[in-house]
Amino acid sequence: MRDQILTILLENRDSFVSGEDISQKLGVSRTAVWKTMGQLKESGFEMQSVPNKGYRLTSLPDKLEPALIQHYLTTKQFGRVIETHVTMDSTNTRAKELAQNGAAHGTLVTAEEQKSGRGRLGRSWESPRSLGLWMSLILRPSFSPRYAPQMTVLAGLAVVHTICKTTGLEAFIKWPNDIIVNSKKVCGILTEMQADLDLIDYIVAGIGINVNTPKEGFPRELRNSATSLKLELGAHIDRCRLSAELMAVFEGLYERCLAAGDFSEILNEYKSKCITLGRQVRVTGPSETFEGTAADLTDDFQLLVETKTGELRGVFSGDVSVRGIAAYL
Ligand code: BTX
Repeated sequence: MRDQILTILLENRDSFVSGEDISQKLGVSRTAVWKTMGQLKESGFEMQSVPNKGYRLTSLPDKLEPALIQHYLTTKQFGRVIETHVTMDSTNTRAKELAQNGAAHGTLVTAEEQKSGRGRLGRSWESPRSLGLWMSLILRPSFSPRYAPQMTVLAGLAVVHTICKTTGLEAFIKWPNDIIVNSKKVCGILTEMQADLDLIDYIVAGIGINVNTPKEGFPRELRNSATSLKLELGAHIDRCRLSAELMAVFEGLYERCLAAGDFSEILNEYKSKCITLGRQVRVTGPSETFEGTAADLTDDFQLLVETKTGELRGVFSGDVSVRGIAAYL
């Protein structure tokens, strides 16, 4: 009932809604409506309540509230089911649990804070409370598992477009999974998959965006390589709107590729946003490290690196640092 009442208030932000109207619409008592208003006020929603007129929202809390996100949502499936948490170990871990128990395609898990946010290769992801968008989206694509890495590509492109659309900032992709603004890392993506030989059961696209983090919100060792949208823009950003926009852009890209049957559709778009291309890179693989120039991307989004000896080497995954970007000097 809380979310239903909140939705009614959000839909009528410019006018008052009477307790009587709400109770009739939802088939609940006036007392129940009144109690829910009290709960909403307690959780940070500010409202005017005027006798004989009713209630009107005057300000919204800086919280990832399902009803708020859904109020802004324009998607068919992405984010239509949302599970929000205040504190979590990792939204990716929770999303995998939900996916294993049959959660629908498009289910979104968010947290205000992650205690053990995960990066790639066992690294950790700093996820301070109420400052970022720490979210995991469950996907059940009908693509072959060989296309699974392309979900990271889609998520990266979606984040880049969303940042540009909502803030006007220019963002780039550091292949394969970091998003960069002004040479610093603003977002990381961790995609995990459950599949057998020719069928994907589910993919979890974990996205961590530093939204309103102040400089001192990052550990000292990350301050030269990490940034947030607020630091770059100089203005606070509404995380609910941002997540709804991201869901819409992500779903749009996903559907375009689904309709086309592959990802070549977005290769050129991706290349134009890939800050890695044309730069000096260092590739750290399981058994060796080598340097070269990032020359191109193949049709299946492998990075082609030209070494000093002129050899062209394909890199599928692994750790790629780019000179001058996110603190590789
Ligand atoms: P990554 O392995 O590319 O990056 C991890 C590295 O980035 C760390 O070792 C550290 O140097 C640096 N780092 C850590 N936290 C931050 C931060 N907040 N901003 C900038 N740099 C940072 C990137 O892995 C993938 C991250 C995915 C995070 C999302 S959040 C929602 C979901 N749940 C979860 O546990 N992980 C994903």
